[in-house]
Amino acid sequence: TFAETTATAPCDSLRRSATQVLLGNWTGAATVPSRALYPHQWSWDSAFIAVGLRHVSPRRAQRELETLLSAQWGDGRIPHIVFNPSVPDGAYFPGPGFWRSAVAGRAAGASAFIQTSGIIQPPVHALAAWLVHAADPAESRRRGFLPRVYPRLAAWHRYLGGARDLGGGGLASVVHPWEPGLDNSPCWDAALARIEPAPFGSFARTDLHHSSAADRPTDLDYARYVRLAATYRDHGYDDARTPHAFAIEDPSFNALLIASEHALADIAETIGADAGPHRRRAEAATAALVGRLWDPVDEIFHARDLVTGAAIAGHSVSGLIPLVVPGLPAAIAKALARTLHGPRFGLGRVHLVPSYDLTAPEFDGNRYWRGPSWFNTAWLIHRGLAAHGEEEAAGLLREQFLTLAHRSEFAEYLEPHSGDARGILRFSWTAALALDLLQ
Ligand code: 9YW
Repeated sequence: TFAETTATAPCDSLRRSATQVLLGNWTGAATVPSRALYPHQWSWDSAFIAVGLRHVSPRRAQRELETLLSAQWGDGRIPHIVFNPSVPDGAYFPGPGFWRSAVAGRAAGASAFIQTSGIIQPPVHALAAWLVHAADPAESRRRGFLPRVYPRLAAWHRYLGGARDLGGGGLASVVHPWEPGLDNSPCWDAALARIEPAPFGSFARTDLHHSSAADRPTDLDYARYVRLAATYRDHGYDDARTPHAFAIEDPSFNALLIASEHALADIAETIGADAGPHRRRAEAATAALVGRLWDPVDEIFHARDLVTGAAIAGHSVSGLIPLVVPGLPAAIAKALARTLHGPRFGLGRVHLVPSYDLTAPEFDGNRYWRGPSWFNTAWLIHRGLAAHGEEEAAGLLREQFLTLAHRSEFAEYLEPHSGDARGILRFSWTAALALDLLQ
């Protein structure tokens, strides 16, 4: 039952063990999501990790983001993985030998020295940089943190608002299911079904060495992920030249871009740059998000498939994350809170917020982004609820988060009905965001 999990987590021991996870996953310049499953630096993981690390070492949190930004491409993109050169290529699939960034990404401005992937992940970075600065403004000023990261973050947002506005409506598109960070969400099923899978013998997964197959995407999913990534690579990671068979406007990705654009405005103000363009872009993107993706009948944001031009009917946690948008109309925030409490997401009746509609036939409480509850999405929704005055729901989610992070040994994700750990343990962003909520 849920009652047993709502007892207050012992804060000191939680703080100690969360800190140990982060220290154990630190490689000297950045933090791996997990020593076993993900032995490199991941883009949005590092943003969440920095948000927690700032409570342990503001300087190390700055380093985390600086290391990621040092792998930024000339066209502004922040790659979704920065490979650790001391880890053998075979340790993770797809590794540097698959992406071949230095060669395939040369025209797009990929580093000749740092090996990366060529796709991206959600833009939480400016928000993270702002929160890291706020944890210790004196140390941040001493190291010139904001003036150094600001131009890079601004270039990142320009890339997203330019080359990635594939629909021409003022939103950024994702071109691979790994990009929104919600890899195998049922929302992508129909779009993926159109993709010719790569031949099964042409690649070898490494994720199943560390995690149960029932908790992970299927081989068929992977064959399609490989095909899409190889096509992008073979077109030089050029957004204009690639025939994008998968192009989607995802609510969560765009909501995070908007929240980060507001953070960029705050950063600009602090360093004496012009905040006006950032605020205006944030407002225009909020209008585009509401205009293109809000569904007033379902009371959730739905992703849009740019290949068919149609809204994707599924109800995903992604559609609730626009709660983090500071200027979201109050009536929409209220409606999202209703949806969160309703039968599809069951706030308070299940553990955290399921990644997908509990009532849908595609719901699978064990399999990755097809149902399990994740801690980063819970943290974002908590933040949004608190910002929109939904104190009670925010408090409930915080309490669940801390209790479950502790009880699950910082699991990657949870089965929402039982609250049992799934995926791997000692997962960095779970520990980092627990530290943040403890403050
Ligand atoms: C993979 C690292 C990443 C996360 C993604 C998650 C997963 C990589 O792990 O993707 O091998 O499947 O879906 O959101 O950033 O933690």
